[in-house]
Amino acid sequence: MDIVKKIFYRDRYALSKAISIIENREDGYLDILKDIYKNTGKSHVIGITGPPGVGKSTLIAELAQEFVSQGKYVGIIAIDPTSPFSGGAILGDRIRMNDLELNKNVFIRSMATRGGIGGIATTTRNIIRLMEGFQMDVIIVETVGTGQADVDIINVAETVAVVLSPNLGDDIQTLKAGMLEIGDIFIINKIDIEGADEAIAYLENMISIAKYPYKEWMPVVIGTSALKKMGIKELVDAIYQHKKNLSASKGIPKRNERVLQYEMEGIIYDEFMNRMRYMMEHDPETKELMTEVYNKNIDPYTASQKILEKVIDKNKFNGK
Ligand SMILES: Nc1nc2c(ncn2[C@@H]2O[C@H](COP(=O)(O)OP(=O)(O)OP(=O)(O)O)[C@@H](O)[C@H]2O)c(=O)[nH]1
Ligand SMILES: [Mg+2]
Repeated sequence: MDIVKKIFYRDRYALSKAISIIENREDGYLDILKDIYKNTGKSHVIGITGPPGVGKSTLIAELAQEFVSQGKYVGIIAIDPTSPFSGGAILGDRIRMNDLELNKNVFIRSMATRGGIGGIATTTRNIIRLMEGFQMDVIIVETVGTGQADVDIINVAETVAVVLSPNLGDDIQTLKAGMLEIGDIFIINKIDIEGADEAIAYLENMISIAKYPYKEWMPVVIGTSALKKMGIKELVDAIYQHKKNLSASKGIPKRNERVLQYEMEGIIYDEFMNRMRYMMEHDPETKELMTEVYNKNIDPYTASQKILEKVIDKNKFNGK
């Protein structure tokens, strides 16, 4: 059986292997991605973002457990993790993560880097595709949201949850940097510590005055304590409700079209950059042209235009 078929039949080993092949851009990686596309599109991709240390990973572990208890398959991708999923420092968390990983319905992958210009790297999108091909019911993507670069989680996920803690003072910059606009669900985690009620009230007020592009859904605020397992069911309900509302109001195709556009822009961008770099480094004609620019015999704008034409024209391009 080929690897794509194995993944479709939920072979965890095949999924791991395919992820490695794709991460390392090994021979045949593109064939896997091309082939798996037909099996994708049924998973609910949920983005969980927020400032460092608010409890995203801990919360995701609890969320995953709740989904699994409902018989669902859950994929988790943690981008740039500084704690637990990579086997972090906190013993309690590590034990919980390991319990989760032992569950055959949960598959966790940590990504070392987010790379790319827009934030969510091509590889992340590829791995989401692989997990979709595994027929995950839910795919949760954790990103550390600290500013503008992270708002493009919305270009990957159907439902975006922004996690904050009752220490809102520290997190307010995050909201200012664009996080307020992208959240479908806002979570105040750590409601077991002081200031939770005030934080929730403050956030609800901010939401009521903010402008949201999707009229079919008004963001909600949920209080949780991942540590004390409070509010998890409410959070899961809110996630389902969001998906339901999006489906009913035709919001799903709208989002999916945007996700696809973003994905394709990334594919084209990567291909373009690869070709351009290859040409700049290996193509004698291009190198000669650059020397001409260096010697001021031609200006960089005219030269770049020539290079651009050559990069695009596959007949002229003899790189790999
Ligand atoms: N009191 C309290 N502490 C929590 C709660 N959830 C998580 N924590 C603690 O907060 C710390 C950070 O938790 P993480 O889950 O690693 O937070 P994170 O947002 O994933 O952190 P980064 O990935 O580094 O951005 C850990 O010490 C957790 O045990 C909670 O509900 N209440
Ligand atoms: Mg984390």
